Amino acid sequence: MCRPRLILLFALCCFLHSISAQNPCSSLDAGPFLGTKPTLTMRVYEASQTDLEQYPDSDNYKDELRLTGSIGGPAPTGITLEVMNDFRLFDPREVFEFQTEAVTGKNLLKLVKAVDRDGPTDALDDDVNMFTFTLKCSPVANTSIEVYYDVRIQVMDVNDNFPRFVGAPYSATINELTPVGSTILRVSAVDIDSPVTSNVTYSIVPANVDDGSSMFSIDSINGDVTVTAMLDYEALSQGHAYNLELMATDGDVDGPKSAKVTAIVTVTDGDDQGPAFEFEGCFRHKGVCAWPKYTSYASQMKLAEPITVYPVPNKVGQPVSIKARDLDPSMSEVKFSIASTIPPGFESHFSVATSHASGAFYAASVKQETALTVSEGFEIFLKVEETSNHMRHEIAMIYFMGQNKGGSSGSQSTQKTASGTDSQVGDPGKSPISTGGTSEETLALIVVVAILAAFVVCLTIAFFCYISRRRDTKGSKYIHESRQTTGGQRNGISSTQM
Ligand SMILES: [Ca+2]
Ligand SMILES: [Ca+2]
Ligand SMILES: [Ca+2]
Ligand SMILES: [Ca+2]
Repeated sequence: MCRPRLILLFALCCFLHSISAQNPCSSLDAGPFLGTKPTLTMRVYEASQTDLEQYPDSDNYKDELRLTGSIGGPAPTGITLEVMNDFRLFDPREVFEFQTEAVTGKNLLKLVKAVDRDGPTDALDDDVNMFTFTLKCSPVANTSIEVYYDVRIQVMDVNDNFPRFVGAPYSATINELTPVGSTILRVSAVDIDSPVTSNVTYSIVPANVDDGSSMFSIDSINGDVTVTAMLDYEALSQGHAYNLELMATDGDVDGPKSAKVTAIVTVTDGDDQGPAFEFEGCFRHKGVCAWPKYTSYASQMKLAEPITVYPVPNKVGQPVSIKARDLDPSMSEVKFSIASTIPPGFESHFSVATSHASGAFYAASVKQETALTVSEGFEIFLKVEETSNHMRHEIAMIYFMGQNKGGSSGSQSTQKTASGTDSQVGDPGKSPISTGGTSEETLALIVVVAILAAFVVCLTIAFFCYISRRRDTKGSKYIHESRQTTGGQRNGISSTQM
């Protein structure tokens, strides 16, 4: 039953509106009506003064004012417009103009002064994205008629701002032992354009020459910078820092804007290297002396005095001091000790003192502390160990030659052993080691050999004496018999002759 009445009411409204739409100051639209007054809704894009001067007729900076009548025109269609003082913040009269387009007869709202929609911060509450005010319209033909409208002019965003990093410049100091996956830094950038375009994402700009950018990654959403590979303090050049070029890009799919910033990540030393010996001319692996070896001469060894060593190969032609350092620059203290000997078991006959040499280097002074006679082939394995908890170490070999025939001190020497007896060292061909504790056995052996030799000599002498006496006895008998024989013959001869 109600349906015919509703249809009739709707038709009446349309009829009244069609009649009123033809009246000056009437709205060309049926609604929507907000509050108590009809609403006129328009929109323009934000613009700089340069934009307006370059593109004064751009559709971006104007919109239709959908009112009947000719603004400033004569009766009966002429209308006058007045902006009421209920605007907020900015006076619309300074920013917009109302005019009737000559060709089309359309009423227009035009932006005539620069409007920055975005406000000074990325917060939404300082955005100038809406002008609201009351507009009064009166027909020129009857100025007593006043029609009021709520005007809402929406200012549309243009992506005219670059992201801006907050809190820059960025830096972080991390140890080279920082585990992979650790977050070392968080960066943040804001974009004061509308949320659609200010949705900033982050990335690391890859360098043409890898400067460490591959060692880190950044979370594209929250800006967390994370370690992705083991760092190496020692491999870093001077400064021990990575310069990461970070980029923030806004969310404008058509024409994104980006900003870059450099984050300096300084790496500090960690204990990840062991010690190494060092001498000129050594065989190097990755810049470090590998399989370090020295020679010494048994003939030059003196009790309680530092042994003299020569590097292998000997590029310097003279003795050197044994030096080593921890390859971690900040963990530079090392300590030397005797690891072992060949033949084994003679470690306690030697001592080694550690002293600071220069810079990161420490020197070892190896001494023979108790009587020990060494010769060619004897070896000392010298250990250098870092004083950190990891206790990494390196071993160097000291190989003993016999006599130093071409060296600076080639003469064979004698030394005072711990037992106080003089003993000769460096006799090639003998066992590489003999100690003072075996001298009694040697002496006993010598005595036995001497007694045996004396006994043999005595026997020999006795034998020769016996032989000699036998010869003497036989010789006398022969001579006696010969004389007798000779006398008979003489007699016989004489008889014959007679
Ligand atoms: Ca932007
Ligand atoms: Ca903007
Ligand atoms: Ca290190
Ligand atoms: Ca170390």
